[in-house]
Amino acid sequence: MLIKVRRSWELKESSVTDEAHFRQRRRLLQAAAAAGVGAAMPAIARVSPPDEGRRLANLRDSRWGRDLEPTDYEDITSYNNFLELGTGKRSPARNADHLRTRPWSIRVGGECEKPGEIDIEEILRTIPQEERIYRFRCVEAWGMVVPWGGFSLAALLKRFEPTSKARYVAFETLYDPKQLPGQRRDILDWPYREGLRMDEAMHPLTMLVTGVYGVELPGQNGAPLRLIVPWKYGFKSIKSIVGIHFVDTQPRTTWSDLQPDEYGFYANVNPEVDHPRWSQKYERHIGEGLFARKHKTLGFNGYAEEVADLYKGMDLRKFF
Ligand SMILES: Nc1nc2c(c(=O)[nH]1)N[C@H]1C(S)=C(S)[C@@H](COP(=O)(O)O)O[C@H]1N2
Ligand SMILES: [Mo]
Repeated sequence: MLIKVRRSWELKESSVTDEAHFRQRRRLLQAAAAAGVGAAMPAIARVSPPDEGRRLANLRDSRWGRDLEPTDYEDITSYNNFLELGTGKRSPARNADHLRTRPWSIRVGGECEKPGEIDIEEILRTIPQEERIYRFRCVEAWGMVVPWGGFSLAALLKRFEPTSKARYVAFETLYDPKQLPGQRRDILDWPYREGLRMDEAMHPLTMLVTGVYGVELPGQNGAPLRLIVPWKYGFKSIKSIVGIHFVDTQPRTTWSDLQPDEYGFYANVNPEVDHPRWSQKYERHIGEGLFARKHKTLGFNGYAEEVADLYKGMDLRKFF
């Protein structure tokens, strides 16, 4: 396959002008909120999730990230990367109503005893949305703290009884250019694909997300179901999943197919290994403004204690 993508800098994660515009709009929103326009809001977010959002049932707090201050709902849901819904940071929010998230089912197959298809409603009914997790989620060039709602990926995977041949899990996003207009352009080899090693997939911190701030996930954030792997860079967290396959060899993944020297399969957050075109030692946090001091990037995004053992004996410069 030839690389169909435009020059990589055109697809770069963060664009300063884009963020400047974004910030300006957000200041306007905050001014409106301060002036009493819009609903008053309890606790947590300065800009609240919309009331009409369907609330997730059975949420409870997890111990993760309780000390972190979450990014505003408005920022989390209007500054996105979802190429199927456009290449600009604000296009996904604008285009999200093309995506219909019901009915929705996920095919699970490959190296397992009980392959099958499961409907999103059945998932929501039978797997408790028991974790409301504040996580420091860092992407390639900026960071957010997002109170994701969802459940451990392991809880879903176990139902399909993976066999001993299942060494990796491969994920696939919906392919439907009608609903995902970005797929009409050949910028990627659609559908978007990602993968994890089996032990990463079964780790309790690896989650499938159905909500944010306690309400149903909006389309731009990958509704109705997306992956979050808190110790990895953002591109691993594939959105709007329709396929999960257990496989015995390392699966192909979108970004490492496209730019293998820039994006690895593992993509563990690592301040010691720079991206070829930018340092990973520091990161900006969305919501703090362009001129705010950057933050030191933490190894494994701050979760080294929980996950470093998974990579014992591996050269993380080689397996980046
Ligand atoms: N299907 C799909 N999943 C995707 C992407 C994408 O373009 N398509 N972008 C990835 C990248 S690069 C990032 S940084 C995160 C962004 O998630 P957010 O918009 O919820 O912050 O989604 C990831 N998942
Ligand atoms: Mo990203």
